[in-house]
Amino acid sequence: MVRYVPSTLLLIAIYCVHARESITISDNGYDGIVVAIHKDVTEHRILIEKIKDVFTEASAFLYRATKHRVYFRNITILVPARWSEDLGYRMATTETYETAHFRVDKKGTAGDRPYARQIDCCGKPGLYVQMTETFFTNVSVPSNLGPLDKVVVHEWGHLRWGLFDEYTVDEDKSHFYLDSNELLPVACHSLISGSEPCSDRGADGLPLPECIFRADPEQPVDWIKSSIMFAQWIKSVEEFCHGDPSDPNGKHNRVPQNRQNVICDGRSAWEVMLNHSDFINGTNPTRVIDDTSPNFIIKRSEVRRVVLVLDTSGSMAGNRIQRLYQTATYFIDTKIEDGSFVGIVGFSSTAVILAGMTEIKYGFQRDDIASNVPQVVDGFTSIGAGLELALQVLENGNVASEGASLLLITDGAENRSPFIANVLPDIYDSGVRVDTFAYTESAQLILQNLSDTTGGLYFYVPDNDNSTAFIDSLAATITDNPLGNSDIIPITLESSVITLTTSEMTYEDTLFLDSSLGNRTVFSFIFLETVLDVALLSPTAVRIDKYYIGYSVHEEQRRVAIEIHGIAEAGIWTYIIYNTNGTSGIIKIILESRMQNEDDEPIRVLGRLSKTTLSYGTDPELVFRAEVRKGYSPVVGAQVIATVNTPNNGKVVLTLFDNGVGGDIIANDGVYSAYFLDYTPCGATCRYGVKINVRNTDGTAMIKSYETLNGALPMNQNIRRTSKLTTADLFTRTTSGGAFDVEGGPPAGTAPKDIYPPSRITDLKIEEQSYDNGTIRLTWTAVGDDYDRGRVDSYDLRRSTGVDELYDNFDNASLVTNDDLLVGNLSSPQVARSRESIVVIMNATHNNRTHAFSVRAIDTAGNQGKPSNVVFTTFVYVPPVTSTVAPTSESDVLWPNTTLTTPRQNVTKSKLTTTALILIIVVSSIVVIALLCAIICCMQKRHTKGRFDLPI
Ligand SMILES: [Ca+2]
Ligand SMILES: [Ca+2]
Repeated sequence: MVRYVPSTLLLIAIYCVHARESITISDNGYDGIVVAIHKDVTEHRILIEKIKDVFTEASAFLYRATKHRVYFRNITILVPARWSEDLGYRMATTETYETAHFRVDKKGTAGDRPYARQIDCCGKPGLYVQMTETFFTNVSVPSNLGPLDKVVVHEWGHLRWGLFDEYTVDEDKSHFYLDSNELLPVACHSLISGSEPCSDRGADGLPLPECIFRADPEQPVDWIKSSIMFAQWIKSVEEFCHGDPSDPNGKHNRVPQNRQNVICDGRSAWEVMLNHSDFINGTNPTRVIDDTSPNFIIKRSEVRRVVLVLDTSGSMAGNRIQRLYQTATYFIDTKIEDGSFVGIVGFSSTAVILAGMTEIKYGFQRDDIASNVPQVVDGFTSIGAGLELALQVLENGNVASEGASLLLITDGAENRSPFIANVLPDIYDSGVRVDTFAYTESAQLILQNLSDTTGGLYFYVPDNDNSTAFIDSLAATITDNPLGNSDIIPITLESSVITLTTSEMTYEDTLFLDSSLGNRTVFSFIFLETVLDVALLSPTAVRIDKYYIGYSVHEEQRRVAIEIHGIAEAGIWTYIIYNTNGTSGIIKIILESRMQNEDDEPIRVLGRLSKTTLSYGTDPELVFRAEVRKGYSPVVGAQVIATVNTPNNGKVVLTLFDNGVGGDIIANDGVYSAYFLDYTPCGATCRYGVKINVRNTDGTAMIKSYETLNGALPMNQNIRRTSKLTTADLFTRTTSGGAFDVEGGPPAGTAPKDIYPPSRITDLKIEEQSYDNGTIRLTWTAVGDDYDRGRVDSYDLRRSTGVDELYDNFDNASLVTNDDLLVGNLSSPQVARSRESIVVIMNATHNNRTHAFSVRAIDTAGNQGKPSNVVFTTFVYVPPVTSTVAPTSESDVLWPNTTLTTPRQNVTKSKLTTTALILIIVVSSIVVIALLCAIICCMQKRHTKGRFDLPI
């Protein structure tokens, strides 16, 4: 057969555009949207019909709201594997609940309010939208959230275009702000009428943060058309806010400190959207679409079907094949879930079937399959032959290829046909996903792209024994892609490497097992050389050793596995390795366990990279993120460490923070982030692999019962629920953070040029202002010389009488120098993540005027960070009084007649009162001091006298 061999690059370019799993757009229509129903939702067809109805209406609303530019064209609804088979259901391919764009669960943390999970910056897509079954089925939901189609479009704004909420989300911020002496709602624009249902005031003169502004569902005037990202339930709201001054009614207000303004740099929703690839440069222009109804495809989740495609070419000789053998057998024996189908293909110059597809029903089947993992190597490398035969294995086993996974592990550059490029069309046609493992630095570079274009994962496994990258990566193919029943997926609590020395007769350490786990708990010890005896001590000091029924020795695989029968005790476990031979060597230790009951979700961690391929020369910005959560609740206060395997067997360790600084978009949301900057000199393209460790061994981690959600604002709520924190169990978790390819690197041998600017400051705040002292105190969190690392050289602080100049023309705005400060120094910043505080002196000309501030950091090389969020205040006298009188009726607090601050004529009066008060205090003080002097003098005399009276 003569094959047409197309250029690999060309093929990749074509298929990149149509990468699956992600949403695509063409001719104004979105394709590839997945709405998945959680496995715990009881089967009922009405839900499917409701989802169809809501998304059909949402598509029409989306079309109107975007001025006839986009709509939903193709939507897949994924039903759980438990639901009965239906002739109308198709088999799921790459769709899973965890990777779906809209997730429909049985219950939510915020009632039926949907919310979008956003972990990246403005304009970048969110992860998913969380919804509930009853959002679709409970007829009372629209009376609180408004029409469901509008809610879906609000969430779509977060998910697709990276828009943020225009109302206040952060728990410590008010839903109001002051402009001159007028109290205004935090919204897209201030023309919206509504009420302020609370009368309590904080020290800043604003209603307390829990008090929500209640916009009127029916506005007195129907020209209030925006904004969907504020209160979608306002009847006349049909548009996103924009920046067009010719239409002031819908024009975005840049003043209030909502997330949209803070994170999107004061830009309106529509401006951010116009910069998105969906709309940029006139893409997808206004077009007449007669029918915007989406096509729906219903698919059902499937069990895992995996073919291991293993490289057995000559270059795999020695330690490489040994490591592959140990890891793959461990994976089959311990990780892969019951009910999965597994097959094995080996490839070198040609490919061979080592194990046909087998359904794992019994333990012995795992041993049977594992016994076929190759240990012998020979020949050249034809990756295409391996992939092609893997497709055939699926077919031979009567297992559908659509949605099956191929785990491709290879160390080489392909040098025999068929090449990957030759079989790509078949791979794409078959609907398999390919998870690729670049084993060593010499592995084929196309692997990353092969994963990306098939919806698979990409990993890098270095050529040494000092890492658990291989084990972690194989485990992540299961944990990051949970199919069917996620309850039975093993969670890795620890995976580590220890090195035993000849002098150590015993090696002892501890491992943590938290109480939500304990089911099918396995302690594994993988030895590089000699298999040694191991013992465990349970938290209540019950000893488990080689006589225990769950203790098994896999001699050939050099592995000891101890599976605890029943539910393993929660707490601190001790393991002891007996080095009876006095040998030295490397041992890998892994602890995994499964959840006990479905009402107590275990803590899970997901590692994420902001990209998997980059160029050091043009775009070196890379952020590591780890999401730690228990069910839907974020876990805050944990220690999160990323260990990076860098080229030439190097290793870099960095700490990830959840503090809203630098690459971390939102503080305390359970997403921990850090910039990666430690690139290694590299001539061509180099690989890096990431491992994430999460620890709560000192008890600092807390579980947030209620997330500060950025979901749709409810209509009938005066007071916001706030988060409750509960102490988390002591726990540890480990996962692979994936891999990334970097083109180029810093020059070898010389100090690299400083190419990293400081991060943008996003939490500039007017902490307090004193009219009497004529000062304003500003605070912010310090950023670093290199994004969030180190110490910047200085701050460039500007002020203006309005926000526009600072947003649009920062460089020309008036400079605040150290001479203008009462406290603080702009030339001596603190180390990143410290809290900065300065006091700016305001002079008489500043009174009764509005003032805006913005700051940027500058590093020692002169690199400038982007200007911060813009804060705004009116410098008028604010009485420091907190009223506790509740309003008698809503009409008492009707918007917008409510004014908060003392009018200017009162300022003089108040100042007079202050002067009188000071006079009284001074006079009173003199009297008190005189009295005190008299008393002291009197006592002194008595004391002196008494001393003389004492007998000697
Ligand atoms: Ca965070
Ligand atoms: Ca720098």
